[in-house]
Amino acid sequence: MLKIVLATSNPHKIEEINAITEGLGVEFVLPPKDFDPIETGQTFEENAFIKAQEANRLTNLPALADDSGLCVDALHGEPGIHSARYADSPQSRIIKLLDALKDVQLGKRGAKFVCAMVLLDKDGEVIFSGRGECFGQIGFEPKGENGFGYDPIFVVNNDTKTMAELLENEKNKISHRALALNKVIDFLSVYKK
Ligand code: ITT
Repeated sequence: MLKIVLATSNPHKIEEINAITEGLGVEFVLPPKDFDPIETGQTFEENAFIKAQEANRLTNLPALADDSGLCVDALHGEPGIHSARYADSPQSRIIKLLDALKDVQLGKRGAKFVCAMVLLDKDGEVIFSGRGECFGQIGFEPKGENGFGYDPIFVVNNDTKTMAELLENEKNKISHRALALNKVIDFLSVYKK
């Protein structure tokens, strides 16, 4: 079975990636405790590469990294690559974002979740890079308990529910992470042969 180190410390990402890739014949392992990449990139793809490179350096295994975030139209794409550090806690990040949009009316609250994935082989060479995007609107108040991060304020396009009101398997069909990971899965189905 192909063994790949998942270059992330975010347990929610690990859970979602494991659920989406169930039955694929890939064993994902976690990076060692000293995995602490410095995300100095200017794009999601650059940061995913930095994380994958660090996990590969520490394990000599093929490495898959996810760098993701929420890009809000009315904020010119912010928080974007700064999504994890926009404020100190998940709740304060949501409050800060809702406050930043308090004068922005319905119809002008468009946003997208972005997920860039980079896969390195065991020698540290990039063998896949791609992204998934999921479009929606920022709601006026948090709703729902599922998911993580900005899910409670992200109303999915063509739906009335927030991402946090979707069931786990529903989010995992339409999310930015699922869309990016499906591209990785397509790549691996050819690569493993
Ligand atoms: P790693 O770097 O260890 O992977 P991280 O959480 O710091 O973990 P990122 O740098 O990619 O990861 O930041 C992503 C942030 O974007 C994440 O912390 C959330 O705030 C937000 N985010 C990403 N995907 C999300 C999702 O599916 N639902 C809600 N928020 C999400």
